[in-house]
Amino acid sequence: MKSMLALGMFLAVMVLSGCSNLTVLDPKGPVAEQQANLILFSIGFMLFIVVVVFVLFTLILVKYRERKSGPEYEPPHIEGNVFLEIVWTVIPIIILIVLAVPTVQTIFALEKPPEATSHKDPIVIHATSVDWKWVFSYPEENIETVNYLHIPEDHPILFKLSSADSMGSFWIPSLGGQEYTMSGMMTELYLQADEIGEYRGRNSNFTGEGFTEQVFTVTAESEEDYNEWVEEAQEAPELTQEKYNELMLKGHAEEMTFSETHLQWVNHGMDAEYATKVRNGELNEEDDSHDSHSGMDHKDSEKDSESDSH
Ligand SMILES: [Cu+2]
Repeated sequence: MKSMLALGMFLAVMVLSGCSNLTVLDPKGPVAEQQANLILFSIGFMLFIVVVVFVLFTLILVKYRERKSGPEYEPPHIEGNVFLEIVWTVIPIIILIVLAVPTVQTIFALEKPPEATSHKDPIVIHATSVDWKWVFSYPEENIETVNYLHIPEDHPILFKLSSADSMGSFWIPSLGGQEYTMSGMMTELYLQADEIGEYRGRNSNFTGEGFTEQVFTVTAESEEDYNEWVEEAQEAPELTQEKYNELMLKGHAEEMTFSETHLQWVNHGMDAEYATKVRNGELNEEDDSHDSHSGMDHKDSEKDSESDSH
């Protein structure tokens, strides 16, 4: 038993001392930091419980082990114990409260923009997962990128997440996340980088064949460099619907930069069918006779094309 305990402790020390290599526990922004603190607190607290349980387990095994009491020995009959019943009901309740309170607090805190920079207007970026690439639209800057992001440091970024097809998951381990992306829906996630650097982002929800390549880079730079990059990107070739529809086809894509965004003709948060229609070649007869589609579908695409034309 003692050796089991020693082994457990050894493994715990091994895992914990390896932490510095884990991106999630090496946060580069306030969101990731809060998440890492919550993870470390939970691991520490649960480890404490594991130690207490193992110590009690060992003591009880030793104390109540089989003894040479003779063949007539009969253990006493015990019919319940109110004190013990209360103890092992109350302790788990306390454990749950200690774990739940900081978890719920963190969840609610992360719904809001990071406090330290709350005086700055967040930069809005629409992040759309497409099998198997990431499309990023900066509506205010009027630029669109594929598979890479530039963000200023110390500035809150509000990601509006959606998907053109399969349900994906947006994750930049150094900065925080993950958060699901779904077609026909929009989820929001605030992230912020406190350090200049290059970070990796990815889809963390398995979506088939090209899933492992559905990654992107995040360059966090000074406000100045970022503004320079925005100006440069605004000079990039305009995104056409034809070009965008190519991106809707399944497959990997290189890093790309465009001026204009796809939001002028489709918001995947409202129109779940766009990529499917492109793939089925149904998109060219834009404005008339959608009679083969369901009612919901019809309404959505009508609403979209209406708002586009004004
Ligand atoms: Cu959903």
